[in-house]
Amino acid sequence: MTRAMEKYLRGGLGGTAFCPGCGHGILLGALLRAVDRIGIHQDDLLFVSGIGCAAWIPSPNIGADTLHTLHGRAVAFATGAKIASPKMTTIVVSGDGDISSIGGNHLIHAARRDTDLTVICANNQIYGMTGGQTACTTPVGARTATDPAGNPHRPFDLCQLVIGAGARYAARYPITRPPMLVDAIEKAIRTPGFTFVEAISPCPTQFGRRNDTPDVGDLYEKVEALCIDRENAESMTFDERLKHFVIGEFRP
Ligand SMILES: Cc1ncc(C[n+]2csc(CCOP(=O)(O)OP(=O)(O)O)c2C)c(N)n1
Ligand SMILES: [Mg+2]
Repeated sequence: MTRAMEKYLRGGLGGTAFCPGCGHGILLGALLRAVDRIGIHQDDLLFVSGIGCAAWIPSPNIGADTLHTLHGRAVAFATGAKIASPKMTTIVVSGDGDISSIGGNHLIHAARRDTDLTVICANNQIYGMTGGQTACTTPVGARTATDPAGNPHRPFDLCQLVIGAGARYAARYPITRPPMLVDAIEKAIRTPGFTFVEAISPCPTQFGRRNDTPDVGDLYEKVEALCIDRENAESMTFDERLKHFVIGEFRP
């Protein structure tokens, strides 16, 4: 077994916070590979997260500076840190609930201000850590702890949201396609100003279990089947696009 990224990990943690089949660990691997390619020294890296399963992706795993902050406030803390230490490459990694539900206003205003941050959103379409409540990213009809008969509301298209707010670069890929995710994270970090990567990171425990896909393999296959390239989605209606994961890169 090769453990090429081990040098980036804080040793001695004795386990993982993630459930079997959680996509968040694959996202951690993709993030470290992107950082490794760019060659940023660990002393020059700051990772900021909020609260939730996804907030455990950088902290405590990565052996660089990590700020594990309040729910919904990762982008606000990262903004302050960037102003205080502009030379630090500052990367927010957190969940869909954290970044776009409770933290949605910080997200759009950081994009508008073009704050020099990369925000990586691990989108599992649910509040995973707190028992599977509906998030603003939950698809129409998906069953959750708070919508057992199916969510009646449309989800945000996070990439379009941040592009509309002024982001320099946005991309969406599932964790079932790690090379594309690594490329997108690398591009986002290398692009000055506000950049955003949405990683579709399935949650078997809270989402799959309630939505006919308790098996991890089945859930990952379902995610893959729902992926459609940005170019092919252009001819779809808005409502059709909402039923898919429109993947690719989005620029202003
Ligand atoms: C102010 C505040 N409100 C609510 C909570 C409870 N809470 C903790 S994590 C979380 C949701 C996290 O969801 P997400 O960011 O999508 O991460 P996931 O666990 O799905 O990876 C909530 C509602 C909190 N900790 N603080
Ligand atoms: Mg979530």
